Order: sequence, then structure tokens, then C-alpha cells
Amino acid sequence: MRIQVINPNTSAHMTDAIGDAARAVAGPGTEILAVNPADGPPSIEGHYDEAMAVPGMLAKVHDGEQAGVDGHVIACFGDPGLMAAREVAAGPVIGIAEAAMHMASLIAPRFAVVTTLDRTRIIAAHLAEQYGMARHCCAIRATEIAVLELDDPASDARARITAECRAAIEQDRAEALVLGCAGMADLPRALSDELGVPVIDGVGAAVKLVESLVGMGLGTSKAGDLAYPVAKTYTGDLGRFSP
Ligand code: 5HY
Repeated sequence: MRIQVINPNTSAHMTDAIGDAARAVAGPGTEILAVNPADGPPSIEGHYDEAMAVPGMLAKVHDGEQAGVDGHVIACFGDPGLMAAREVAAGPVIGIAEAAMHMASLIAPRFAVVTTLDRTRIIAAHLAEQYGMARHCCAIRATEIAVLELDDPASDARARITAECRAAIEQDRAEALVLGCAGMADLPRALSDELGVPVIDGVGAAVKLVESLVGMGLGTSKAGDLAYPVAKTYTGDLGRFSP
């Protein structure tokens, strides 16, 4: 089975790390294609970045469909353009926030999200509401670490993430933790060993969900609003996206 893991920002070093994390959990026989668009924001840290990342992400979904991949993962914690991607895909498309929240709710009644900038917390809160996970999500904590600072060896990102995770356990009584950025995908096992609670990374969770759905012969339903887009000609620079 071939799964395309799309990092919707344009930072190739982050895509490499996301690909490694996906391969670390992928089953035997699963090939991971880790990609990012050439055009768009180098990191996604708000509503505007998210909106501007979507066309590039959708272009990668199109490419993957033409290449015949079995499913897609949107590896950004805002799950940008998830429903639009499902319209143009035959196989499953899973967002890492949706995957991580659902997996966490299966193993702990209360989970907290630990994310990057404070300004992105509202995006996670809206997604928890939208996915029916708000009743399980006891807190959304920000580390105030910029996305591209996460893998900067000079930053104390690891220590700040651990501190917020510990606070979520001690103050919010979280029983599991969801890492709120694809750039944290290399951390769950070490954090879980250190903190003694399950720590879920969305990249791994989403890969396993795509594998499960494809393994059951399930793809995106084309019976309703996720049917392929109505054919029409877009104008201007977006002409190449005409469905
Ligand atoms: C992510 N941004 O997973 C989100 C995290 C965030 O570029 N990849 C990004 O801060 O919302």
C-alpha cells in the first residue's frame, strides 16, 4: 500500500522528519511518500497561513491521485483543506489532528493538546468541537515555540514541551497527551516514557488509520458532499486547479 504524507508547509527539512516518523510506525508493505508543496508558507501558524497552504496541499493530492496512491495524510495540526482534499481523493484522507484526537479518546477519557503558538490554540479548539472531541479535550496548552524553532538544536523546545505536558497532567488532570504539531512527531515515545502517560503524535496516528481503512477496502464516500467536485473552468492563476 502507498500512503502519501503531505506536509502542507514548504519546509523540506520538516517533511523529511515527518516522513521518518511515518515510516517508523508504518506496517510492512506500506510505502510512505512524504511530500510538500513548492508554493506557500514555510510554516503554518494561523488562519491566513492555513488558507494560503491549501492550494499547494490540494495540488499534491491531485499528483498522488494521478500516481495511484491508496490514501493521504494531511500532516499539519490544523487539518487544512481536509474536506476539499476528500472531494478529490478516492482513498481515505486523514488529518493529523482528527486522527490524534480520536486515538487519544480511545485510550483515555481526558486528553490535553500541547501545541506551538498561543494564537493557534483556537484552531485546535474549533477542531475538537467539530470532531466531537471537545468533551474529551480537557485543555489546549501552548509552548509559544514557533514551528520552525521545533527542530532548532539551539532552542530549548524539548524542555518547554515537556514542561507544558507535565503541567497538563498535574494541573488539567490530562490522562493522555496529543502533540499539536507535525514537527513534534519524533517525540511521543520518549515523552510517554518520561511522563508515564500515553502521548499521541498525529502523523503516526493518521498513517495507522489510513492503513486500517485501506486494509478494510474502504475509501472516501462519493455518495454525497465528498463526491468529486463539479466540473468547471477556474480563471487566472488558479486555472490549473479547475476540477
Ligand atoms: C503543523 N503548523 O503541524 C502546524 C502546527 C501549528 O506548519 N505544521 C505547521 O502550529 O498549528
